[in-house]
Amino acid sequence: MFGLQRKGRMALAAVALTVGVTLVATGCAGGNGGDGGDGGDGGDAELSITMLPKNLGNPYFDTSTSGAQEAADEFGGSLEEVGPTEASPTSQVSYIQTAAQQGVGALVVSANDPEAICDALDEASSAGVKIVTFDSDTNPDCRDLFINQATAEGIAKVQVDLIAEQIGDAGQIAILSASANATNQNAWIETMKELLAADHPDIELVEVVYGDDDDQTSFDKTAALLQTYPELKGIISPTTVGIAAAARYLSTSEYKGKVALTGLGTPNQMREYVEDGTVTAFALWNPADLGYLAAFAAQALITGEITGEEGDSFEAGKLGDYEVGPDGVVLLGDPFVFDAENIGDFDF
Ligand code: RAM
Repeated sequence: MFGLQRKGRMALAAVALTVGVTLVATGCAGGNGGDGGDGGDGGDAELSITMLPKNLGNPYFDTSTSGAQEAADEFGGSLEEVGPTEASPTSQVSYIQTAAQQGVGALVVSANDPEAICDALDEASSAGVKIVTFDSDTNPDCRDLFINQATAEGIAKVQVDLIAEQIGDAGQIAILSASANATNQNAWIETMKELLAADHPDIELVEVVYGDDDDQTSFDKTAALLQTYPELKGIISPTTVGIAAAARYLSTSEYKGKVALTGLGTPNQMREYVEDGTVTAFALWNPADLGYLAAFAAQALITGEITGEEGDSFEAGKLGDYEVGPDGVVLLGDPFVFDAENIGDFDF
């Protein structure tokens, strides 16, 4: 059902394999670096990349950064991760300014807001820094490339399909999102609303609430939703932080097994809730591959191999060749569904 877009790369076996390789390679910094390796510490000064996630302390971004580090080790670059503790619209600005002052080769950013960091990115770009967004985009004119994990349509559809299946296609649902301005979640939510209206007339979306990609806030918002809507049948949380916090709340509550929960989660954070019956199935992609691809794209921009034009193509190590699509977007692949049958095959 979730068609294989790039030569079957996100097929279960391929994902399991990639994850296994990634974890081994992360442990020993560039485990498959068989290129004669001048990729030692520091690497080529020009190939310096700063990773700027929405916030620090989120296992999803820890995994994407480990994938980017693996890539940098392979092409002989250096990588530093910096970021705010809060995923708020302007919290990334000072980190962008610092990276520009340091004269790094590229910034790889997951944006908390489509517009709020654009001035800072423009300044960095004028200073010669290549700008790659990944995971959550800015407005397209604020960056050279966006590395998209999957299409908004694909990500929205998998979550709507899962909740519909889990609640018998009828009843009240709510969405527990990340921060209110997050470009990625907002795009997915818009598309989910369209799909619900078009194909699921008996499902009523009663409210969208925001946990700010903060564990405690997401936990509290889950409790509040369940109190406010006693008839609630299900929750979609399109954020790894939100779904894990909601699952933790549900797992010890009277709603466990009665109110469905799905969305986007990491297998390691969700495993215990799938095993204890709180959650049936959820989706995601491989964040390590996303970071790996973003780092290779940054390298191709820094070296001038590509400029970010539609039709440009570049090689991304073990993932193969990628092409830049319309609006400077590079697509990783398709989302993947995790459930009790397969969750044991993954470790991220
Ligand atoms: C959280 C972040 C991230 C999103 C995932 C699914 O980790 O909000 O941006 O892509 O969830």
